[in-house]
Amino acid sequence: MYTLHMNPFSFFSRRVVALLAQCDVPHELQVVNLMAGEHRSDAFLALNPNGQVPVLVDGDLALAESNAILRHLCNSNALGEWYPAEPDVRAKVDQWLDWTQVRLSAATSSIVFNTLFAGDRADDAAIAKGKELLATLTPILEAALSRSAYVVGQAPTIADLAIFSCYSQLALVQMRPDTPSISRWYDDIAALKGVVRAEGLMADAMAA
Ligand SMILES: N[C@@H](CCC(=O)N[C@@H](CS)C(=O)NCC(=O)O)C(=O)O
Repeated sequence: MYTLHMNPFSFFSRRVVALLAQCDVPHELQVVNLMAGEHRSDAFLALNPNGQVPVLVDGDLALAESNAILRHLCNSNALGEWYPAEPDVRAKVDQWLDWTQVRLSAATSSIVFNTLFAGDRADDAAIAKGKELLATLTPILEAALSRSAYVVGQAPTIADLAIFSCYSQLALVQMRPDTPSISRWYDDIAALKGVVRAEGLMADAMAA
């Protein structure tokens, strides 16, 4: 059985929880308390020397990097509908996963970490830069989603889960773009049972 080391406030973690729960892949969650520095313990660094969640553990395999985990779960559990095998379609899913990681996740981290979690260490310049980057990304996603129901075609893929996780994180600081196609798509993805589970974990952690 998989163990996912994660934190409910981590949008990189939630995208993985969403896929596991959506596809009924047996797993257990191990919450890593980032505020208490558990991700810097020797035991955790042995799993991921980068000291970050999520990490998926399966026997001898300890796999970090959320999008690599998403791909691995699809490849190992025959979840072809979430990561289609047809080369041109898969390439577009990969393109959006990389877009998410390099552009949208970076903007999201800068904005949300510095607004909500950094406390005294908050970097206003990073927030401004993140907002500037986000403003360039929104029209790109809006245009894509005005052409098809999901970022790649007419069914959701792991790229949608990755992108959604960023937008739900941005919602924490009222920065989720609400252009028409993005809003329609956001509501659609938010209703997936795996996403309901992943987002519910954050809501529960917030209420605790
Ligand atoms: N590229 C990594 C990013 C993971 C990441 O930034 N995780 C954050 C939580 S959202 C973390 O563990 N931060 C703790 C730290 O960097 O000290 C991924 O996609 O998994």
